[in-house]
Amino acid sequence: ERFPVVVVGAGPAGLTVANILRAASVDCLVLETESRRFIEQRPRAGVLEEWAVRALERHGLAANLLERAGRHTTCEFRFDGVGHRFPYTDLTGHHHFVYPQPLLVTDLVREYADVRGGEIRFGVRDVTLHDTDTDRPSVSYLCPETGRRRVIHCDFVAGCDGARGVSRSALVPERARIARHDYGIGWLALLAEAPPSSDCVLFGVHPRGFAGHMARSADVTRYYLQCPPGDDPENWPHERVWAELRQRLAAADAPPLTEGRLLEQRVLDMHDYVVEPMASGRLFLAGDAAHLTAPIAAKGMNLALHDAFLLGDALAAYMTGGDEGGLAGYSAACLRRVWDYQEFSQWLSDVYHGTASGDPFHAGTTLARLRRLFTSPAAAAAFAEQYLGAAGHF
Ligand code: RFL
Repeated sequence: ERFPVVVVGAGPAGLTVANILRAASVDCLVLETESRRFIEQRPRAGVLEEWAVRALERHGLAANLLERAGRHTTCEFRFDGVGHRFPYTDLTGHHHFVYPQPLLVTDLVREYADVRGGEIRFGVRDVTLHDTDTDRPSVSYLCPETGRRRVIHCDFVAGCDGARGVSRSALVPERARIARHDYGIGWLALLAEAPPSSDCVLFGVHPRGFAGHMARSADVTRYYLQCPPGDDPENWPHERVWAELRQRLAAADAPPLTEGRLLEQRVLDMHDYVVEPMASGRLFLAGDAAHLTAPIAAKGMNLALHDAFLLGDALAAYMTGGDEGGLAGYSAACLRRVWDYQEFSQWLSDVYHGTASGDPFHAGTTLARLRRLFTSPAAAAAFAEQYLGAAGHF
């Protein structure tokens, strides 16, 4: 079998690349280890930056989103027992869209497979990349129905298989380098069957540790609690979770949190990595396969989409008109935004976790940084720009 492009992984990155290729009449095959039902329900991110939504719209991929997504215009930092609202849309004219990742994935699968007639093979096993440093790469996998190995020959491989995928390891080690950063911090990621407790995102910066609150829908709210890395979710029974959230998100005059059943409870160890360059030969990585950003600044899905727009457009330009410019500049263009966002995540991590560091000096400088956001218009403008992903990118 032969397809011009094989896309490994049907997450936001892979599905966006595949949709762009289909729209340009370039055939491709998407390979995915999970089932369609599974990927359409996997909860994860929920915040999209405005430029990403505009780019989805330009590619005909945002109709449902624009109809259904909420808008975020304000966030609130809670520290020293007081809530400080930060109305970033008033400052910048820009906002975030709230659209849960499973809904976006559902839209992208439907558009690609059901509307644009693209093919996805779900449930594939043991995906292996071959000869990606030659002009005749191929991808093979074990077919779930027959148990036989099938080989797909192609011109290009888009490695979009996320943080646990196999594409990254097919890069030639002498030519690609992985830079890593470990925050030494864990977050207990929670999904509560409860309406949001505030009209905006809340960041609790507390000596007991960070706590976050983000609306997902009218009935579901995401919460985060800083915890030791590697902590066991079993250590966090319902009562303890809500008691900590109440303390860390406390603010004078704030209404009490609306509690509810916990639907998901996972400990995330905060770490980042960046693969440089993101391409070698005929293999191009996109999304979490190439770079992981801890969910501290909610940037991961946005970066995955940024890569996918560049890669989809670059592959389409090459396959339809022989234009090599996009592919040649792909890695460098992606990495500029990747490093910009990594730097912001690191900055924000200091703010979120500084008062719980146990170091009174660090706690003092953290609070100074926070207060500056509410006293210096220049500091506020700089923060808003990075929080929106707008710095130099709109
Ligand atoms: P994905 O979404 O992981 O998709 C990869 C796909 O590849 C499949 N796969 C394979 N397929 C074929 N062969 C193999 N060998 C394969 N191995 C894996 C997988 O089943 C999957 O379907 O990667 P992609 O497309 O790069 O998208 C990245 C985003 O999913 C990720 O960055 C975000 O979810 C990160 N993230 C957040 N990002 C935001 O922008 N805003 C947020 O608010 C936000 N919150 C979060 C998050 C990630 C979280 N987790 C997973 C730690 C909250 C959480 C809890």
